[in-house]
Amino acid sequence: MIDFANRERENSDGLKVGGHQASSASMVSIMTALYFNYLDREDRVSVKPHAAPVFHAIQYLLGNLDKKYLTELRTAGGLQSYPSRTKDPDQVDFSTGSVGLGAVAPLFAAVTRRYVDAHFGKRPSSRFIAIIGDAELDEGNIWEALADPATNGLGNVMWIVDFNRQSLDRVIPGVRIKQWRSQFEAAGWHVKEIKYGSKLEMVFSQDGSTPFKKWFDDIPNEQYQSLFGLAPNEARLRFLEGAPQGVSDFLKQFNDVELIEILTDLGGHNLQSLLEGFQECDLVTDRPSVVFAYTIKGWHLPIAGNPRNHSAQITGNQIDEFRSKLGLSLENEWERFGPGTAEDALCLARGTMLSRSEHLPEITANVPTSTSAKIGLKASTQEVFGRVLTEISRDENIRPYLVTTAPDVATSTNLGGFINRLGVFSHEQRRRWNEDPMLKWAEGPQGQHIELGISEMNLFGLLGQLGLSREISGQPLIPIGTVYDPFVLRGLDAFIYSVYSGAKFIVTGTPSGITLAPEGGAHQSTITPSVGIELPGVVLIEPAYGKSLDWLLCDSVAHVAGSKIDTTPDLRPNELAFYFRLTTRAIDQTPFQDAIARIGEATIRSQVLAGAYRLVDGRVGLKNDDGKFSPVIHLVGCGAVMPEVLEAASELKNEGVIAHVIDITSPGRLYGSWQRTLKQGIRTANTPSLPGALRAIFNERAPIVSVHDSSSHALAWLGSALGAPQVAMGVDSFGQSGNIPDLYKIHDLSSGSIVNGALAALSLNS
Ligand SMILES: Cc1ncc(C[n+]2csc(CCOP(=O)(O)OP(=O)(O)O)c2C)c(N)n1
Ligand SMILES: [Mg+2]
Repeated sequence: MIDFANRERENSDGLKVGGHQASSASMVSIMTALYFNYLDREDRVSVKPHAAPVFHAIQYLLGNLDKKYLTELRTAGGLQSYPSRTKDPDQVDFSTGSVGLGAVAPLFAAVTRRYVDAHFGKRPSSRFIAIIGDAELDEGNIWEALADPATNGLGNVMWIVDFNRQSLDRVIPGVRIKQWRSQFEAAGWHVKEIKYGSKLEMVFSQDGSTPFKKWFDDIPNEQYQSLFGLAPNEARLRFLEGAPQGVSDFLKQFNDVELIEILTDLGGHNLQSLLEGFQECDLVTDRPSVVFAYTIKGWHLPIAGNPRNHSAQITGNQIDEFRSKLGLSLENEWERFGPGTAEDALCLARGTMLSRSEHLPEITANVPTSTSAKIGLKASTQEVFGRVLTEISRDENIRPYLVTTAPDVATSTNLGGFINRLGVFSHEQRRRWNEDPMLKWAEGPQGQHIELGISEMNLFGLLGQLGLSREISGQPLIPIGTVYDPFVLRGLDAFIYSVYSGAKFIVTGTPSGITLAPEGGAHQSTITPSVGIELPGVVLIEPAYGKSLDWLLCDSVAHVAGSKIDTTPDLRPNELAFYFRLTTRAIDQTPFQDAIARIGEATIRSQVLAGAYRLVDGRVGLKNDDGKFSPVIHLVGCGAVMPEVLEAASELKNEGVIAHVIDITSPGRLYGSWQRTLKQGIRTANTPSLPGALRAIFNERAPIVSVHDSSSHALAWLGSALGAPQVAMGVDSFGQSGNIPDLYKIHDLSSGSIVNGALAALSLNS
């Protein structure tokens, strides 16, 4: 497949296609053992990124992939370079590609399954398996996942490390097996090494083999790897360099060809040794297992063990030789095994055994469009978030599906009310030692909050798998995570990974921005809105007022639940994750009440959901307004800064300026709808129309000032969308400790600065 894609398929751009022959060859034995013997239907497997061709080849043999794809590796619409849940035509359980992330996905899927079994009854058991490259163990996210108590004790998890002791650019110096072993064991894992193939085992069982075995274990990795490129007689000499006494004499009984076969007979290419190793792990039911399967990168290829083999491909002559060695010809190289052969029978039997039903259950309950959560005259969005969530959880039809999680910040992000009602999940009942009346932190199998240690990577890793529970464990959930907003970036790779994998969830980043004043610059997020706006599948939501948050949260819960009610799917395609960016600043709610009275609840609600509404109509109540000569400005605010925006509007009004105040409730949804209409225009070569959400709110042409407690960039596109001059105001330097008035002054977010911004925007317009 790789050779065809690179040497035979027409290449229209001259780029090397690639495909990793050596990494794939390293895995063929492990994956043969798994798919043609070991796996059951319910097992879920994550496949090392660079073994994607092996995975697809196996799916073809099992009858799950059409033959046409074999020649479409790395084409648009063909087989993806790395396994992709959402883009590959066959059934990929876990996407992989960014090393380390695919490795931990089955671990978090197993955490999810343990939760699902405890709440919805035990389902047919699954083993959660990750086949990973050894260099993936260099990624910190692996060790964060292992260290968290939430991942402890999962006997249905097995990782198989393709232990070829090579990474991308190098032969890994030394062999770090001792270090890896103790790190896994310290985290409570069972460790199994599959090092020797049957030939080696046989030799080791002979009398006098001890010095040889000791040297085989001690030889430096770089020296061992260099054997593969040598002729048999050279290989003997190279192996003996530095060997202790007795090794050379012992090996004289083997001729050079026999010896190289013995020396390169590693357990990771021996089906029997692999299966025995996997079965041993099955017997360990109280903790996860990791198998170190010793393999050869480029196994059976002329590039085996070569330090530069990661992206190397074998030549045309070499592939011809390889083809005939395997008994294939150009005519039959794409064929399945002949009908009636033992191999064909095995493929058929395994294909049937592993085939899965397509039925995925739905949540049938209707999610309310609004709750009766109490919102004070002054309220912060973070506080209202906690209240609304608690109210939603009172609905007995929705409650079972809700699951919250946080990296050690549950109470400080206002999940306390939810936890008090529904408890903390632990697979075993735990006794409560601390009778804190404010927080009833009861832990047991019925709890619906999963508390993690401080690892935002783990938060998004878990959210991603909770959000795929329907697909992977047959049980839809409504996952909601909370995190301090600046630290969304600590989990960003796992956030991206989760949405790339198609997971649905809600995440709340709070508190955010410099509004978190005294906490200082290291806690003040500035670029997170851009992340939320730009990530495909993610909708950034940043409401200013409590009631608007209530509507938006209900709507997001409905969307994650897959509920059909009032989610206007055609306006919001591809929405997977809802990212609420909130604040602890309590602000006066009266302006929103006034806006409801002016606009009407149904209209304002639909505008809030679409991303923006007019909080203040600058023409209403303007003294001596004949409309014609007064300058008009749009003051656009988002989130916590709304009081300053309103203040600026009234100052401008006193100066005779018609200042409309627009509250952007979802920069993400608004930007998404603008881009969709633009793209529609580009694709049809028509004048792009302005999306309804923008057209309805900005119904007169006027310059814009945008104000956001975030990088000014996040809303700086508005002027371009509306064809009007814009002054984008926001936080473009690191924050610091202080109080809100001081920090808003320092960062030009005070009402006075906004007035000046408005004057600048008006002058741009003239
Ligand atoms: C996060 C991340 N960083 C870098 C890469 C580029 N990369 C691809 S493969 C690889 C090394 C893989 O080595 P290993 O996991 O041992 O797999 P092998 O090819 O040896 O089987 C690297 C660094 C990547 N895919 N993901
Ligand atoms: Mg490797």
